[in-house]
Amino acid sequence: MKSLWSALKRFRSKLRKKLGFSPDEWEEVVEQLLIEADVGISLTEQIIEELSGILSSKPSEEEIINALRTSLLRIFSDHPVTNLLEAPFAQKPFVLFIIGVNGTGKTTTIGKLAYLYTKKGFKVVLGAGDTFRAAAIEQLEKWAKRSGARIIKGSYGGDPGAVAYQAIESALAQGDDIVILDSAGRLHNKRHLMEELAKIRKVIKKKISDAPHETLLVIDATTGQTGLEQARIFKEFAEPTGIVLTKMDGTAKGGIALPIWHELKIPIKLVGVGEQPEDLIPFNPEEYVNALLPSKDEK
Ligand SMILES: Nc1nc2c(ncn2[C@@H]2O[C@H](COP(=O)(O)OP(=O)(O)OP(=O)(O)O)[C@@H](O)[C@H]2O)c(=O)[nH]1
Ligand SMILES: [Mg+2]
Repeated sequence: MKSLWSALKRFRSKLRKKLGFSPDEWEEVVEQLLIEADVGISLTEQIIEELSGILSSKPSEEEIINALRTSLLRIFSDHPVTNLLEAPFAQKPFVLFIIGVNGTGKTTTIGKLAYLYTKKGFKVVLGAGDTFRAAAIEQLEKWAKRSGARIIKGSYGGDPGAVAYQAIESALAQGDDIVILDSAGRLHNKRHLMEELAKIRKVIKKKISDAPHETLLVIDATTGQTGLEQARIFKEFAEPTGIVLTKMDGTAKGGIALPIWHELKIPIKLVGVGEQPEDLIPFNPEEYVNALLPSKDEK
């Protein structure tokens, strides 16, 4: 898979270069690397605290890396790992609502999902709920054509809740398996825009009371620590059930996955690794931690 975890691998190669340090220097090395990787100060301190026992016992490099691996994996252990791309959907239609700050990759992620689900034989309908940005409807339309999914459009400047409602109504009438609802990008610090999300969710529930079955918050991994702040506020208004971490193929350090999961208890479900339809992969904690840390045979 193209440039998978490339950014994380840079972290790993940096860590590898540090091998040979004395145990006394390790605490600082690990701390600095975790902060550089966007893990954030508070979680980094917690991880260092957990490692302090082993670090004071003059460990081998292998012991240090194993302890770090255990500590990082523990963070991800409180949620079962689900592969949204393979999931057998209990509900029909299964409704996904895609939200996030401007330009994070919402529409592209929807396009990829539409492509991947259609390829698996699911009948997919998209709701063009970004009625705010000029050209947003056309952008989604291109993805619909590319994937063979149907699309329900409103008018530019129209009510996004109405589009969501119509998309679900259409899916029920046509027997579609999956509904994916786009939304306009919004800054997390604009209260009225955040409240609009809560309203759209209410409208969705009028049609199917337990929908949206997934509310995915899309976070651009290249924006570092602000991702945590975005997740905190979106959680308050829209109850995201998972995160899509996009642009992990670029310069992103990817460490933001850890504090979002740990502090906000929102699991990372999907990772964007490019702009092509296949560039969306399920998040796997072990793969992620392995990409971060060098293994014994790599030394
Ligand atoms: N390299 C890379 N680029 C991505 C990825 N996901 C999205 N993009 C790009 O990011 C840009 C913004 O993507 P959109 O899907 O339009 O983002 P959006 O969140 O819908 O934006 P708004 O609707 O304006 O809020 C586009 O140029 C995408 O091609 C990814 O995983 N990797
Ligand atoms: Mg968009």
